[in-house]
Amino acid sequence: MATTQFSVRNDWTTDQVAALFALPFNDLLFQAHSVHREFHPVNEVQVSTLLSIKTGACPEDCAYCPQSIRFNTGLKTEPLMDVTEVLAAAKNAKANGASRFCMGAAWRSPKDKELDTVIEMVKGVRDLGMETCVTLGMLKAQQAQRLADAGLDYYNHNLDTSEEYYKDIITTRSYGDRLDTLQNVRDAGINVCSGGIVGMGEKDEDRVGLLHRLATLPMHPQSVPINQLVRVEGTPLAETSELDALEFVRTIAVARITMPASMVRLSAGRSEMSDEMQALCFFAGANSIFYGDKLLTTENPDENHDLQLFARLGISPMAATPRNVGHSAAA
Ligand code: SAM
Ligand code: DTB
Ligand code: SF4
Repeated sequence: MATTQFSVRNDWTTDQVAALFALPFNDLLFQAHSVHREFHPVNEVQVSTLLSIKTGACPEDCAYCPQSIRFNTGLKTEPLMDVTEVLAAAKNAKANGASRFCMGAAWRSPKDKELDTVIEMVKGVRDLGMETCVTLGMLKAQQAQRLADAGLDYYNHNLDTSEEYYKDIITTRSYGDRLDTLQNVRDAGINVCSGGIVGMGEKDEDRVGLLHRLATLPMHPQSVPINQLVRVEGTPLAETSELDALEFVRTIAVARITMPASMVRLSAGRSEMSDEMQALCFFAGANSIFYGDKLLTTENPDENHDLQLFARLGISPMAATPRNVGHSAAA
């Protein structure tokens, strides 16, 4: 059997993560791609489709978000969707080739009655043979357990940025609140999907801080979405200057190296990326995308464009994977 050169470890230091970011670009990409080849099928990308099941009027003040009630973004608010409508959208996503269906709600945290409806959605989507993911805001332990009992595969809850920069971006909850929810989700045995946003005007050390925090959690998130900020008019971050594209690729590469067994998702922001930049991200270790012409409220590349990009790169969509593939540190 081939000897493994890289291992899953949760003891990264901030300096080690910073040193990866500081490598010459080709050295960083070579290392990231080598890790990728050791842990993942090389030419396969997991395909998820997103649906906003409750849109806008969120009481939180996340400075990047078009759905906060505090900013005037012209977004049409929508109450929680009916289960039948959601299942019709999931069937359509499956027919278009998605293996995972992710449902997002603009809540600070769900009420128990709202959770009842989401649980019906989760069960229905599972019955279609798709993997399920929801993102509903903060969860109590008992709520996470109810979602686990319903068979939920993934819960998305992003740390978004470093602990230091977090306070500049959100004031209505703390980094600690975020970590508590992640613990409740982990303890319930649901796969964790947690990542962040880059291009919010953060410093280099904030990107280091975000990835360091994710890579030193008791268990690496099974899925790590790296979003590029979608600058939405009316939000406080609308005029943020564009991040150097190569810095985004570096973030993907460092996520791949520090969390080798996790799926790294090239998440929001693809509409503003060239095909060549996305190709570099796949080389650097991204192996998951959101597919379908809408994210939650903003645009995503159209499906034909993505299919053509996959064909040009010789990439095929990955089949659904089983629930609870733990990524703890190697013994
Ligand atoms: N309300 C829940 C929460 O905040 O956890 C779930 C939905 S929220 C829209 C899910 C994630 O979308 C956020 O954590 C953030 O990382 C991402 N997001 C929101 N607006 C974004 C934007 N303009 N650009 C990039 N990512 C964004
Ligand atoms: C994640 O990390 N990115 C997705 C998903 N998890 C829920 C959301 C992106 C939202 C982009 C802005 C919007 O479309 O509203
Ligand atoms: Fe609300 Fe989530 Fe948007 Fe924050 S990111 S304003 S919690 S929907």
